[in-house]
Amino acid sequence: MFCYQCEQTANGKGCTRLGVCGKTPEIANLQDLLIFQLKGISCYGKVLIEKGQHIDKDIVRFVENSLFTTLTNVNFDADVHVSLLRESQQIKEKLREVVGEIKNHTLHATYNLPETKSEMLKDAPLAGIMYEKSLDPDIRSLRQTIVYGLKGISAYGHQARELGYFSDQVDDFYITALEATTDDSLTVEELIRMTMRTGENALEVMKKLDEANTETYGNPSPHKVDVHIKKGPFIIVSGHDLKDLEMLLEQSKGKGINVYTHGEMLPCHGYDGLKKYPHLIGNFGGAWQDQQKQFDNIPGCILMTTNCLMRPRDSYKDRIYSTNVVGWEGVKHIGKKENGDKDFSEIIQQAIELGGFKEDVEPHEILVGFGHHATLSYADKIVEAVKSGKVRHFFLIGGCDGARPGRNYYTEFAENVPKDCIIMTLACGKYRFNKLEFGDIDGLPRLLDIGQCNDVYSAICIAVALADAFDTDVNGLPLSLIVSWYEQKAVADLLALLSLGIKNIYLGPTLPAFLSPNVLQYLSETFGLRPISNAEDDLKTCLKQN
Ligand code: FSO
Ligand code: SF4
Repeated sequence: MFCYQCEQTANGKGCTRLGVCGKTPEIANLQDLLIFQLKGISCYGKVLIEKGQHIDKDIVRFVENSLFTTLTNVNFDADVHVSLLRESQQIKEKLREVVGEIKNHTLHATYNLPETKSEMLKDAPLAGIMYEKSLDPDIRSLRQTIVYGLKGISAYGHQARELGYFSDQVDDFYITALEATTDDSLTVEELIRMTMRTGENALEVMKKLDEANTETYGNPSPHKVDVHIKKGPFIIVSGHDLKDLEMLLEQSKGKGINVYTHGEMLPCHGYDGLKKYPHLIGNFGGAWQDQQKQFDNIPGCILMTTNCLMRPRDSYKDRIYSTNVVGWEGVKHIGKKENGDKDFSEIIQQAIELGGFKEDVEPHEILVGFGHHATLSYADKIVEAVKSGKVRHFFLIGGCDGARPGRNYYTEFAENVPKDCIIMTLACGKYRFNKLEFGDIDGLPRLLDIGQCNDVYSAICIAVALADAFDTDVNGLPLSLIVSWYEQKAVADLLALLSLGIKNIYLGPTLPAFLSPNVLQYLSETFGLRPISNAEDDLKTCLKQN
């Protein structure tokens, strides 16, 4: 196996024996082959797009779900991969029939999947990232960056599609971009352009997801959330999917169950359509990497709606459930019925039987719900505060959390932001500091929780509106972006920011192993993308910008 798609990759280079995430070589190889097949499907799909046709939405859904399945910490179940692979071959054959002979004769297009898992595994090396030893490292790097950006896009696309929203532009782009990664005639410059287009489509899909979430559940508004536990049976909902949470809340109401959000589900408390359920009682635990410790032996159940899933310990393996594309061998999976509904009765029943926490813990509340709509309702106040000198600088400190050392940087950074500055945050990296007291500036909270990782879109809306108010562009604002990354949604987020020409982003805790030295140099020269150093020095540099 060889995988270097996430920040915790072994030795900062690549996982070759067993994924640091728990991914086995078998799963890694099946995932390589699945991506290879998606590329093959796209070789045919591209021809249809060139003829002005859209790709059948069932095929798009398959491509999207398969990409999402291979994202870090999503699916560790070999059977799921084998069945996706079989489906990929059926789709490929169907497309071959429809499209006929094509110009792309690479193995992606011509390869035929064998019958059994062991034969598939024998073939898998030809789909490996490092298979073509002599491939130009910059070409390899850009191709992988595009694929990882697409994985991030697929996670957001999946979430939006479950609510009935999609973008034809993005749906076609999956195919166009995957095909581009098979095209040996493309130059580094052309692949850089495709990488930027990946960013544009990341932005487009986040916009769609924002539309899906806000039109379905209302615009988030500021809301206090208790982060301590309450007596009684409970279910913890983790991941990112609002619709799953809604279905579970609906089915568990009036049954004496408390529902807690976990990790990236925290912003759900800001949505009217979700906070209206009184048994959505609070938020449990910290960021994803703490789950094994925090779920250990708990007297309740957990539902994983998306990443980040870690290897479940035996002490809770019988009470954790997966849904959507998430999976772990031996973990109960809640599938979708024909009509799109899900039946959560088993997890609800088990939570009741487990009995839940015995005592309440004194509440501790934190504030969420500052999406673009809520934050911009303060726009006049914010502009006034900047003009009068009460607010000096804005920091967006956001992105993923993770297990590797070095992430204290983000806590230290937030703690040291001067009192006349505002911090916006999003994604699970916020758990490094969101339970600290930051106070307010003239009634405006100094820490604004904008939402999930896809709410980078919200952050962009806020930045663009402020830039308009100050008659400048986003780069002209007293704003610094301090981004932490872990998996491929963060890659999509970063590409979205770069595609808008946003400069001087600080990226950490380490730089992606899949960026070659030349690609990195290009990003640093063109966009001023820079690695984090230490909180004190970086903070000083940001403030000097004013
Ligand atoms: Fe975190 Fe995991 Fe949301 Fe990621 S829970 S690390 S960027 O999946 O998607 O922020
Ligand atoms: Fe390693 Fe990350 Fe790949 Fe898992 S996803 S195998 S930790 S690089």
